[in-house]
Amino acid sequence: MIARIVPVLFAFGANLGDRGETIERAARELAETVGVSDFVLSPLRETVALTEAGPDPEAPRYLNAVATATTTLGAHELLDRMQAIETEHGRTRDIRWGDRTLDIDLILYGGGVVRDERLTVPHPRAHERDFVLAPWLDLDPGAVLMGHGRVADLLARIGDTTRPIDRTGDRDA
Ligand code: PH2
Ligand code: MG
Ligand code: MG
Repeated sequence: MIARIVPVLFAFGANLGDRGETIERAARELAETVGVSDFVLSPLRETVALTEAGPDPEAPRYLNAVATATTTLGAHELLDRMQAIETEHGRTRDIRWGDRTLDIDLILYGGGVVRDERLTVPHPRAHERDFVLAPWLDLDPGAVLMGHGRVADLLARIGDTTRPIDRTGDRDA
């Protein structure tokens, strides 16, 4: 049997601990997963925490990134792996949209639609989040979000409050 090869988009976020190191290590672990190929991580961007009450400039800032890849895994198999990596990096699940050491979200799974108690794909809020759209545009200036159109247009509409980070500068600081 020939396995289906599905293009996917992941989003990474962290606002506690050594954020950049965590995202880079988690990305490497996901990239090395059997059944995941062609993994490309975007540049990291620093972003204001979005809470249930709106953007909170007082909360620890996030680093965010996205990654494109292809996979022969099913969406739920990928989710199992993503959650295992989150747990390994100290992720706890208590407050919704609370501070976290690592969040990995599956934004797109090919053209697939998944809606169950564990997973909603395409991600229902990706089109309104600059911290997903801006790093995606860094990777792919022609990106299109299924159901919503060109990422460049979406980002222009909502405005980009993210800030590229100088990774070398970050390490030296
Ligand atoms: N993730 C959230 C809630 N708020 N804010 C920023 N800036 N970046 C995130 O990744 C993020 C967030 C829930 O997953
Ligand atoms: Mg999330
Ligand atoms: Mg999540």
